[in-house]
Amino acid sequence: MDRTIVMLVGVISLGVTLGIFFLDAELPLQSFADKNSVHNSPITRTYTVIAEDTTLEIAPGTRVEAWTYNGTIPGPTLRATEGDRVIINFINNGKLPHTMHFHGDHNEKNDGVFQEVLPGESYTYDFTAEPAGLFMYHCHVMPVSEHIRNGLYGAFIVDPKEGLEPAREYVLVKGEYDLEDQETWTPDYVFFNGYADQYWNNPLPVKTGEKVRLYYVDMGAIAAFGFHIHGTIFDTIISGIWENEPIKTQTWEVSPGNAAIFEATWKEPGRYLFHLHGVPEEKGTMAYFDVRDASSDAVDGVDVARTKSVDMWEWQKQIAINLQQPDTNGKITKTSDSSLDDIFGEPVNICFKINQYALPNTVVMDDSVYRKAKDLQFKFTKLDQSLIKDLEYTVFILS
Ligand SMILES: [Cu+2]
Repeated sequence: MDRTIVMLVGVISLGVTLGIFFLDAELPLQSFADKNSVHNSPITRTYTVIAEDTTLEIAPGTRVEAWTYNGTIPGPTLRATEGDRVIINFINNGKLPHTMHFHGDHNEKNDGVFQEVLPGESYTYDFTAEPAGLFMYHCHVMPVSEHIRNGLYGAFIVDPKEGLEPAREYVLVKGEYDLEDQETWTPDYVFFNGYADQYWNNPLPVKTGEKVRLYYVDMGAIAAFGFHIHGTIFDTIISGIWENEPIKTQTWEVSPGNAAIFEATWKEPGRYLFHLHGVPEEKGTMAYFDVRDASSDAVDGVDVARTKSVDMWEWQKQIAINLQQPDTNGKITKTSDSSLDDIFGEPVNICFKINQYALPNTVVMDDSVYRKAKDLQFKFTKLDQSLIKDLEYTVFILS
């Protein structure tokens, strides 16, 4: 068996994230979802997005390692109007290479795949927002499902030039998280906007008779599930592309990497559920709309969407931040790394290096090397230490 010569280069403490910050993490952030994003002539929208490692709560009492855009899962909702020039200054303050890959029309330079942005480096994406619809952005560094599940994703809304009918607008980005293995088919959590069942305790307010527009993005990695809304047959704009004619639906299936815009209205007040139909109901996607009559002095565009839209993203974002409690030094509940402890029966310090690349918590320059290393890591987590012998890598353990 060929053995790659391995050199010991450093030591990490298990379960501890060594975030390397090359730039000031206090760079000013901006408000992303303008209240009135629709306008007549194209403008330039400039955003700053910073990849940063932190810890977040994703369910009561469950704090996890998170790789984020601007500190939360999901990242900021980016919004532009069809034809706008979008400039995104992307700064990678994380410990691994990351990118921003957008869905929608653009050239390769702005596709966020081959131009990996190394820790401490930055990259500028510059493209025209088109076509009109709901898109997503996410990191595309391999293994992609791990970079996504760890939190590097968000919604990207492109409004049609001609504007939209007034509605109360919510953004729901479906994500997943597994405490042991971020590439599993059966993640521990499936949730909207980075926190399990958050809209069960904080139901989405709606007024009777007003149109609700849901921008729904699936950033998961499991099979497609149906998005179901109670008490109404709703319109679905397939794949979130405004050029598509809406269809009437009771439930609509959306796969990872796809999106849909749902428009619903309720005549009577009540609590009307929405959730993924199937097993994810029990994994964190149970939620409901709290539909009430508008008060007689309700302000149009603020309390009720009659002739003006009401953008609820900032309200949703605040709920998520309050629940997630971002904390770069937070103690995580468990990660795949920490299960190494199980193998050795006690906490150990471990460092392994494959060719010239050390893992984990070290800059990895080459995808194939990283994948091999991940493979090694998984074999660890499968609790079969004998497998280590069959690999072409050597591991140094320091206790
Ligand atoms: Cu990444």
